[in-house]
Amino acid sequence: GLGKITFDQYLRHAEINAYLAQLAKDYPDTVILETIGQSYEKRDMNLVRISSGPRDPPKPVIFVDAGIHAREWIAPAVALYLINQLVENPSNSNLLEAVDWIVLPSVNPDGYEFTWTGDRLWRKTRSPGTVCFGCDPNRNFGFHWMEAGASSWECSDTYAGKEAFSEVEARNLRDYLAKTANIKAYLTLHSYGQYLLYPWGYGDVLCDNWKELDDLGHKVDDAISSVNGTRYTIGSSTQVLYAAAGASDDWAMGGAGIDIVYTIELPGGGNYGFDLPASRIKGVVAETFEGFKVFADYVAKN
Ligand code: ING
Ligand code: ZN
Repeated sequence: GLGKITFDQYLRHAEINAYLAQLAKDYPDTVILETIGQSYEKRDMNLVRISSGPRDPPKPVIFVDAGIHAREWIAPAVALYLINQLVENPSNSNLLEAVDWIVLPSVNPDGYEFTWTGDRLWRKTRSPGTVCFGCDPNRNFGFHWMEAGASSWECSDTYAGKEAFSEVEARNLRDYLAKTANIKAYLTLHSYGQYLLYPWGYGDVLCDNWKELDDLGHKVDDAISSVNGTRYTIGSSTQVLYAAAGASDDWAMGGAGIDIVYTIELPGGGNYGFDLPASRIKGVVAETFEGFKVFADYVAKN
C-alpha cells in the first residue's frame, strides 16, 4: 500500500492512481474518482472531483491538470499536493465553500512512465509514428493548430501530430472539458521557468480579458512569493515565452469557452531543469498552494 503521502519523493503513475482511489474511498462525501479515458498504452487517466456538496446555483469549478509533458515531474506533484491539502487538511475547508475542484494529475501517463523506465527527458506521448514515437500533446489541440511553434516532423519534440487531436490523451481531455458544466478556471501545470502564461499562444494576439488575467496573475505571484521568495513572470505565452499553437490552454479558452486560463510553469532545478531534486518538492508544492488559494478566492467572488 501507499500509506500516507509525504512529498519527499516523486510517484509512479500507478502510485498516483492508488492515492486518488484511496482518497475516494476514505472521503466518499468529498471526493469522486472519475476516469476520463485511457492513454494510448491503456493506462487510466483518472481525476478527482472535490466538493463539499452541491449548491444552487452550482458552484464554479476550477479545473487543474498536470503532466501533459512527461518529464516535468514537479507538475503532478503540485497537483497531488493540491488534492491532498483540499481533502486531507481540515484547515483548508474554506477553499471548498464556494468552489468545486477537478484535478487531473497525469495527462500523459505513457510518457510519464517512459521517463522512469526509458528516457528521463521524454516530453511527448508514446504513440508510434513511422520512424519515431510520440506527439507533443501541447501542440495537438485543435485551435489554430500548427500555426506557430509546432513541428510537422514526427521526431521533433514539438511534433503537433498528423492532425489536431490525433492523440487519445488530448481527445480525452477535450471531451471532458467540453461536457463539464461551470468550469470557470483552467490551470495547466508545466515546468519549468516560473511563468504564469495566459492566452493566446497561437500568435501575437492577446485574449479579450488579458488585463484581468494579468492583474490576477500578479496577485497569485505575490501570494506564491510570500512563502520562499519565488517570483513568476506574467504575460501571454507569445509575449513572454514564444508562440506555440495547439496548446491546451488556448483550446480551453477558444474551444471550451473557459474565461480564466493559465499555463503555470513551475520552478526548475536539477541538471536539466525538469529533474528538480525530490528534496525540493515540499518547498515548491507549498508555495504553489498559496497561489491556488488566490485563484479560489477570485473565482468564488467573480
Ligand atoms: N512550455 C510550454 C510549451 O508547451 C507554452 C509553454 C504553453 C507555450 C502554452 C505556449 C502555450 O512549450 C513547456 N515547458 O512545456
Ligand atoms: Zn510542458
